[in-house]
Amino acid sequence: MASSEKIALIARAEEHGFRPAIISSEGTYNYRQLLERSRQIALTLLDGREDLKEERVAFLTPRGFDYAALQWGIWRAGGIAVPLGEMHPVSELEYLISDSAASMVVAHPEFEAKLRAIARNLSLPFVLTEELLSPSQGSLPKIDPARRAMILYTSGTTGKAKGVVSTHLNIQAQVKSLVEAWGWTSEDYILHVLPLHHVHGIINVLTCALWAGARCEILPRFDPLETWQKFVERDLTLFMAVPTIYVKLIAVWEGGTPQEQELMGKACQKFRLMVSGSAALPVSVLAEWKAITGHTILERYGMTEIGMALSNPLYGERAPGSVGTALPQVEVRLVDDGGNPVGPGVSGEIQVKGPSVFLEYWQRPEETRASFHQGWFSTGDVAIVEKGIYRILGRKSTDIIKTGGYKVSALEIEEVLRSHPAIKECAVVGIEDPEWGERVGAALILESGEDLTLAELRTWGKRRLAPYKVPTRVVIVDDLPRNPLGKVTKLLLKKYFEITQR
Ligand code: MCA
Ligand code: AMP
Repeated sequence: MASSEKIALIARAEEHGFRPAIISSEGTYNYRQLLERSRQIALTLLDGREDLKEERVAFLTPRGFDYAALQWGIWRAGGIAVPLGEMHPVSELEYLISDSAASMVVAHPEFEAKLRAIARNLSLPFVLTEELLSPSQGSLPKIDPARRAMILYTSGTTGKAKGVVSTHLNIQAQVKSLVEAWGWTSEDYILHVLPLHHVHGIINVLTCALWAGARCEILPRFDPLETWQKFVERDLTLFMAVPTIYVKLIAVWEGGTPQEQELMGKACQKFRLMVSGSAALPVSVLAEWKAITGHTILERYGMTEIGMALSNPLYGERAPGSVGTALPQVEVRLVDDGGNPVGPGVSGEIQVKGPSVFLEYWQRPEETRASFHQGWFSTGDVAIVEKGIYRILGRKSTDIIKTGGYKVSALEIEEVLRSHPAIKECAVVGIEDPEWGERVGAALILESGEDLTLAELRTWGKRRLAPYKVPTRVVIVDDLPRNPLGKVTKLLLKKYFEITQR
């Protein structure tokens, strides 16, 4: 690949000029302003150097213009963007910053207290977003698109979260595939209500919008009432969310007066497409949303490591409970336990190949190697093909939980819970839930004479784990069900939560 190429996203933005790009609590910004601000940030980050040469820059800003400008600034300076989550407690942030071997930490003043202390602890330079203000003189490096661009952290079936490394080419491939499949144009206007440290919010919504020259209105956090209000007030054309968000929007609609319900339903008529993903969309939610808005939500399937792989069609029938067919430039197949492809009507693990598939797990060559088989990435998800379309059946591992669209590792939560002085032993499982998809459930064996309520556990847990990882169901048990090898049988354990709840 020639090393003289400009990042394609930046080259395209230059063409979009004065079109509005981002609307957020900070104001409305066009593409020129985004380019100018990101250039200024890049030059300040470079501080006289030619190229950041893939240095990792960990950053945390509220959702909005600052985020996009900073991410682009890091890319334009030749760095790797490591976006952090707003809700993560200090211990998790410290892990992400040190695991990525970041060379500096950048934060908005809102997060200064937390992050300055972590940076000091790790002996790293700390910079406030408002300090990235050098005069925009100087030149920026040429970026080879095969270079690393971003590290996003994802939970796995072993140990702590792993950094998923995507190159500029991976990101371009992910975006181009979706822009083509879902017909994005510069006339689109999307409402952004998702976190900006995961693929769904970063790639599917923000980067696709900016690639297309569209407008992206970013809310600082998801609020169902505010979202409905924006649906009514704005000329939106697109909406993308996780199933839990659709459930919460339906709950607000149900609580409205008949006049309000009519207004909300009508507001959705101007949209051309509404998408769901990150977790299975219950068929009942699909049907309720259709009854309220007239829209058949388009469900698609993806993963941090691969971007999006499968999607229902933009035009044509969207089969309830299915995720459609392979997206442009993405190869998908199903394999049996021996790694052999299976035919239609037989369930198998989803494997994916193509330019959108990530480069590596950051500094984990063994785990990277183990996740690929003859060039195919093994997702750990199980599906079946019926009448040519894919239906997700579940996951191979019971140690991965999807709650509100967030992926969490049961093992990581267990490790933290075991450090509680009242907990002798524990096991964590995903409990099916109509609102959250799954909830985090913990079965606890307590030390003798100890007691622990759910409220006490949650207060303690939120200081150590992101809030969505902290169990919302607890059962106190005398023993955990185990197989003859002594391993906890999690499928059996799930049933404990149907009987006892605390
Ligand atoms: C918050 N709570 C939760 C969760 N989140 N409980 C269970 N599961 C959760 N996920 C708890 C909080 O601790 C709090 O409890 C109470 O619920 C209300 O929290 P609140 O913050 O008000 O909830 P919310 O703001 O309404 O959040 C719901 C949400 C959020 C908007 C659905 O979970 C969300 O933004 N999810 C999207 C995640 C996402 O983008 N995933 C994409 C990953 P208490 O009152 O006790 O404090 S990328 C991916 O999956 C691939 C690539 C793909 O295919 O897209
Ligand atoms: P993440 O690691 O956060 O990127 O989450 C990716 C995982 O989300 C996939 O491996 C699937 O288990 C799940 N997922 C994403 N989209 C869907 C969907 N439409 N239906 C079922 N599961 C999904």
